[in-house]
Amino acid sequence: MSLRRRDLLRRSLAGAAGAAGALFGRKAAAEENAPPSYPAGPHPGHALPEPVVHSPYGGPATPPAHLSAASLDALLVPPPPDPSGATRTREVPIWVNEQPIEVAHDVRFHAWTYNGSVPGPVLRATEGDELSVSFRNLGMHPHNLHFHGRHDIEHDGWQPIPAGGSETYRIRAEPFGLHPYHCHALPVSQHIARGLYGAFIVDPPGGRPPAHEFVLVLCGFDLDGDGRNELYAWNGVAGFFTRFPIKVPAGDLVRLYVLNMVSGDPVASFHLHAETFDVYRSGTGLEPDEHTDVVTLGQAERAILEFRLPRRGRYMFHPHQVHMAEAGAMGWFAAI
Ligand SMILES: [Cu+2]
Repeated sequence: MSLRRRDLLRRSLAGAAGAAGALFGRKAAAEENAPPSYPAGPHPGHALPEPVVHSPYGGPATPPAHLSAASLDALLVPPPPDPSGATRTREVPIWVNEQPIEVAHDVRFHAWTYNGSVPGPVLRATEGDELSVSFRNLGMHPHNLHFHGRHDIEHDGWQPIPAGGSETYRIRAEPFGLHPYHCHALPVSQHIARGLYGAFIVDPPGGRPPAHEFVLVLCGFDLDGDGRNELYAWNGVAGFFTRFPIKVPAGDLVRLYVLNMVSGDPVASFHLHAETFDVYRSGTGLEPDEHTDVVTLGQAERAILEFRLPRRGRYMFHPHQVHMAEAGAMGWFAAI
């Protein structure tokens, strides 16, 4: 059907070009200044591939059928902030496991996980808290746990912890913002691409205004080991937020913690349809850095975004690197 449509389009374009050529030709003959002529069909060396027809929701990647709307809540909805704002010591158990996970319907990925999921658990603290991270490597390869942000270099987490080994990292939560954590064992590209990363929210001492909060970590999955991602996903499951839109009350403040942990693509982005948002780059300030509808993030870059959806309905979101959107990273907010 599409081929027939393209042929028809080509013929009609050729006809239009012919008609235009005839019109311009008379003028050109008079002025000896003929406009360039264009071939009637696509150049053989520049033929466009047949378009892939997607579902109305924009992607061939669908989530595993057994998942329900709440299946990713542990990764989507962050732990609540500490209302007291007082600093304290937090015990954080983290382990590495090497295991297959389902990243889309009928698609298994041989992942390396923190605490059994990709991305790993959402960690949250108040600026100044002390994290006592008890790390266990239950995998078959050396791994470790490296935090972004500011901390004691003795606990930077780049030293490999052998299979079966353990370590306690003492991390002071600062500065406030949104920081990634990830494995730093060599080769780092492989350890991150396999899924060893997550989001760490550090609240400012006075907190942030109340809002409906969500964490969106962009993941890429190289399924065939060719160094290129075949699948992309917010919070680890391709097509999840296409199937299950994120519900927010219309008019309420929404706060997104967005982190790009895709390996293999130099940049990604978050784009919201039909509304604009405040951007707090890395979340390390209390005044927005810009107001826009697309924020571009290099590898491990992140931002806190705030917006309100004014009227009920569906608002699409996706990376503006549309190959990512078309391969699993499309999603919706449903303002209710
Ligand atoms: Cu690792």
